[in-house]
Amino acid sequence: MEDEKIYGDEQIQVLEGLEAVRKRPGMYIGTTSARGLHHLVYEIVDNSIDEAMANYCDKIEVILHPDGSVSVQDNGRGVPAGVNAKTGRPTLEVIFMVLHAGGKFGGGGYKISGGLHGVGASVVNALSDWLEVENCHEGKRYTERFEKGAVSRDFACDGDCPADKHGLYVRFKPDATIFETVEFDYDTLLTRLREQAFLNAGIRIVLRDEREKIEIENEDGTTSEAYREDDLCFEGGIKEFVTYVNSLKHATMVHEEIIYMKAEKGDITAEVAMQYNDTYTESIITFANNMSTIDGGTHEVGFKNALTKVTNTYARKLGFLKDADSNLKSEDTREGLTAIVSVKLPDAQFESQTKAKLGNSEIRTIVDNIVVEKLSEFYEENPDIAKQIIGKSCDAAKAREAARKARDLARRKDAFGGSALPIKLADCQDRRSEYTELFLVEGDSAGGSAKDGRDSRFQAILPLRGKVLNVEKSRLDKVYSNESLIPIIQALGCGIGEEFDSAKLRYGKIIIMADADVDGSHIQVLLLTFFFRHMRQLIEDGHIYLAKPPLYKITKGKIERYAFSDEERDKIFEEIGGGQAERYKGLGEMDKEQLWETTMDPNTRTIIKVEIGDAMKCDEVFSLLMGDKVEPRREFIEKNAKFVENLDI
Ligand code: 28F
Repeated sequence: MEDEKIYGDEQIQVLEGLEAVRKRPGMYIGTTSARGLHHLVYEIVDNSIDEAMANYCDKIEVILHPDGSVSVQDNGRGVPAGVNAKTGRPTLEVIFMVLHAGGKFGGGGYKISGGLHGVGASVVNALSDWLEVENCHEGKRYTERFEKGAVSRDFACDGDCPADKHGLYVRFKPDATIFETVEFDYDTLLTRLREQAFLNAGIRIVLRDEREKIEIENEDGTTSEAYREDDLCFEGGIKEFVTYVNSLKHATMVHEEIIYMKAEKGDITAEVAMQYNDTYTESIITFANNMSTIDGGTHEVGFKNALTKVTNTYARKLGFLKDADSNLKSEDTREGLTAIVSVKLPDAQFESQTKAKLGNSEIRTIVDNIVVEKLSEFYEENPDIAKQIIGKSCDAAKAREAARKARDLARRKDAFGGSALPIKLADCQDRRSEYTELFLVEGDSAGGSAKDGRDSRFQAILPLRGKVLNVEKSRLDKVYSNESLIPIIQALGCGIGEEFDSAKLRYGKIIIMADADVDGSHIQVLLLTFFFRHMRQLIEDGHIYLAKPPLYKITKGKIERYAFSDEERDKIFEEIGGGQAERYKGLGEMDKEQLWETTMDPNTRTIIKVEIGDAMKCDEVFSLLMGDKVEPRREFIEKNAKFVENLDI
């Protein structure tokens, strides 16, 4: 028999709070998908990181256990043993049972605190099958256990803890009735923990997968079995972060030394690390209190302003720009730049819908001042590097000018922005983009079938001509004058680059329809690279889709079925008792009815929405797939042979 608990009024309120979390988990962690599941771990780890930022903890260990639970241990001070005045309950219990308790919301002792949603440990507790804590504080060991948010073993002091041991240990098993999946993905956790280790120089974060052993190669060439483990500790902090990001690009660096600057003002610190590589893309990744600020904010604005000012000053000083020349634009100074901007401040204000934009205005000046001061100093001391970098920014400005000319030329020919539509476009009747679809179809013959088979009220067809330009290897001027891309830009109607305006988009769904073979995958990747680099908003707003044409037509007597994978083919064979499978070599082989039924009819087709899972990961994948270096590309494709089939970029 389980103990019947007698709860007071305060406790009933607390339980009602946690019950609300269980009823509407999305409100507290955003989603109950795999992403939400992983957020649980980050919430707990963030508490350890807060303790580390307060300088009381330098090691955090995260372990995935065979029973599906995960544990997080830090070597901080542990939670004070007292009783919370308001509730009369132990502080430890309050942290795990009261919504918004802990360091983040006023009550706590931390000046600076991160946290993903800042919802805290109580939300993790509410969404766990069970959760156990072991707290070593000032030589004593305290424990408590919860089930689905309610106490299942009372808070107790179990005596002394081992000598020198201090800190909090939390182990929990996510509730499978709440999450779509309860299987942790090692690499997802690794990415985030690595980021935290970069952002907090010197902290050691260990991640270990004790769910199963893997074969590892020893130094002497023999193999043995061990748990997968990563031991993350970066004394160089965000400098090493820049090296890491650049290593993913497989590019050549413009200069070897990473430019680093740090400002401390009262409780605020601002840090920047930067290095230029020889690609045309920028990667400026910004953080506030260890949280990624994907929508930027005042720290990013301060950085960009300062960078533009200093680059222009030195472009004139070094004679790259003459008196009559106009200034470089901010975007010119960012070509090929990898930079990490990390600020830590009490009372961070987050704006924008996703709460991923820093609003504190004092931060802009602090970052601007430190970058002007230190970058100028760096250019004074390293004139050769200054020439390399500023030369690159000036080249970017020239390319931008060429791009403008190409765009003007195209506009004069009424190519984009204007009212002209490409000749090959078979447009639809409806003008309301909420209802319309544009199919980008590989090849003229498939284009013909698609034109004949479509529902012309809302479906438009644009056959692609020629090879799609690899934009990863081209500057803007080439993109704007490319004959495979111009018709796409024209048909979409939303413009490109600085003139992009999603309100002008002519179709709600843009569906890439390519053969299910190597060439088709290549075209898909080229088009996605174009959208990702030049119209990313379209991906972010969920407009870009991939059609999924069938791989096989299966016939048996009068029965006709389509299979989209080998497994499905075998399943259909079982269902109908044998039959013949004919492999489609290309879309062009299907007649208009078949194409409509299998690939275009909204009622029967499958289309895959292209989503940006992790912007950094995407950057990596695109640089890898489309960049210059062949060896890493081959390696990647060999490792991810299924990538082209299952595009989750
Ligand atoms: C595995 C997850 O949550 N670590 C934590 C501390 C340390 C203190 C603390 C936490 C006190 C009054 C709330 C210790 N000594 N790891 C963790 N380490 N919480 S959580 O205090 C909580 C506050 O209200 C701590 C002095 N001050 C703070």
